[in-house]
Amino acid sequence: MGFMAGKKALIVGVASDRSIASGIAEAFAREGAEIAFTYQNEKLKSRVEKLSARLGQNTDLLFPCDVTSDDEIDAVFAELGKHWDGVDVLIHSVGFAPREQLAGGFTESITREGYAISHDISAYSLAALAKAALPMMEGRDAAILALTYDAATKVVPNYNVMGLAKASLESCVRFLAADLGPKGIRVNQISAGAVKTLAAAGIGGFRKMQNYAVKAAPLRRTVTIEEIGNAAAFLCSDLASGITGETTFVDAGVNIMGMVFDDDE
Ligand code: NAD
Ligand code: 0WE
Repeated sequence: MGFMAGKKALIVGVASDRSIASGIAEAFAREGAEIAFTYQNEKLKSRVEKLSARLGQNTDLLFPCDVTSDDEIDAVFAELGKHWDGVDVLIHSVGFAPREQLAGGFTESITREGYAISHDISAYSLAALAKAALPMMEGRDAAILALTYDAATKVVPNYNVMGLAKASLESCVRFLAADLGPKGIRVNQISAGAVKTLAAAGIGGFRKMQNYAVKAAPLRRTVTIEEIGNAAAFLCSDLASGITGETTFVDAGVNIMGMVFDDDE
């Protein structure tokens, strides 16, 4: 029997088979969890549906949810409540800034609108989802997990306003952990290394970034969505019952390095 047997998990953030959320779903299914999914829009529905079917899940448990809409967020839990009496796990694997925010210098690229959109979708949405999920999650050894990136606390070229949004997300994880701990809900985050997902594929210089990661990482490689999924399964299971408010790096060790030399220099 898997270590997530009997757990009911809602996963927000699947856009393709390469999504980090898909790696998480894969590990959850393997460990015996039941999974419901949301999808951002109709264009993405069939992909999420295929993943749900492939993992042997109930394909009725798919709900539209653009996280900028309070109505859609509320509808997810109203609908889910017709199938489940509670939710044990909530995965937040959502991030977005308008593309032009992620290129060029920080001062040059940032706009009030870019700031508002990136923070709304990438950070506020965690608080909004936690708030809406609370009635179904309280009092049952539940767990919330968000996905962050090390540019929340260090400068990464071109990540720009998304770095500020991730800093807000990381703080949100701690405030939620303190607030929801007494209600039996743990809140953690995984800080993932660079992975080639849809959200990363369109980024200029992404290959350079992965090459850097290979050079800088103590493990001399990038990480996979399977590795992130396994860490997520642990953090959302009762094996991690003493862990909350914590950031777990799944990045092959890149974040520990303060300086990196070329091996052949
Ligand atoms: P992805 O493109 O597969 O996933 C991003 C998801 O965000 C998509 O499913 C998309 O539908 C969703 N999304 C965007 N705007 C939305 C909205 N308004 N409403 C609802 N959903 C919306 O890319 P990914 O790399 O799997 O990203 C998942 C998470 O992991 C993000 O938080 C990202 O910042 C984080 N992350 C990614 C990397 C990386 O290198 N890929 C590294 C560290 C952290
Ligand atoms: O969080 C992310 C991806 C964030 C992201 C990506 C996109 C691309 C398409 C947010 N919004 C958008 N908007 C789009 O229109 N990562 C950690 C991956 C990533 O993105 C970067 C990186 C890394 C790493 C952007 C610039 C520099 C490095």
